[in-house]
Amino acid sequence: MKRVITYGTFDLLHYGHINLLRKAKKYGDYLIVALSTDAFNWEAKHKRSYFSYEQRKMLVESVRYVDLVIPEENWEQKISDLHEYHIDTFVMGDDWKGKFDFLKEEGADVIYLPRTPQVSTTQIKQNLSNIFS
Ligand code: C2G
Repeated sequence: MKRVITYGTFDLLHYGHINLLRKAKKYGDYLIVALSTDAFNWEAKHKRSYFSYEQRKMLVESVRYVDLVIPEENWEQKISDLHEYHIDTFVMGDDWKGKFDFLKEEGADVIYLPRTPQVSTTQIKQNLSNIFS
């Protein structure tokens, strides 16, 4: 069984996220999503998600391509995650290109996929605030 992992906040889940998850699943049979916790989002990415971790977890677990959702609590856990979950392939959008190449030394394939253009959580929030302000 080929196992794939990806990481992210996945707030206001949109079709760009779904494209990423669909393409990531094509690299194996089992897809794990390490979902950024609210604390990690704020402490490490200075992001406050609209939906809480539990709400985002429920949404991501509902996606047909996703087999397991685990918490992403820090930057450092990726290496231990690869070994703990016997990961073959690590996948991220190409806005992270090059940032996680060190994972190749742990024996994983590292794949950066093109982001879906014209959609982002930030853009959604801005558009909504323009419409309703
Ligand atoms: N994504 C995409 N196309 C978009 C928007 C997002 O392919 N239009 C991808 C991102 O490249 C990422 C995933 O969807 O691979 C999740 O996006 P975010 O929730 O924005 O993830 P991010 O905040 O970048 O967190 O340790 C890694 C971080 O947790 C990644």
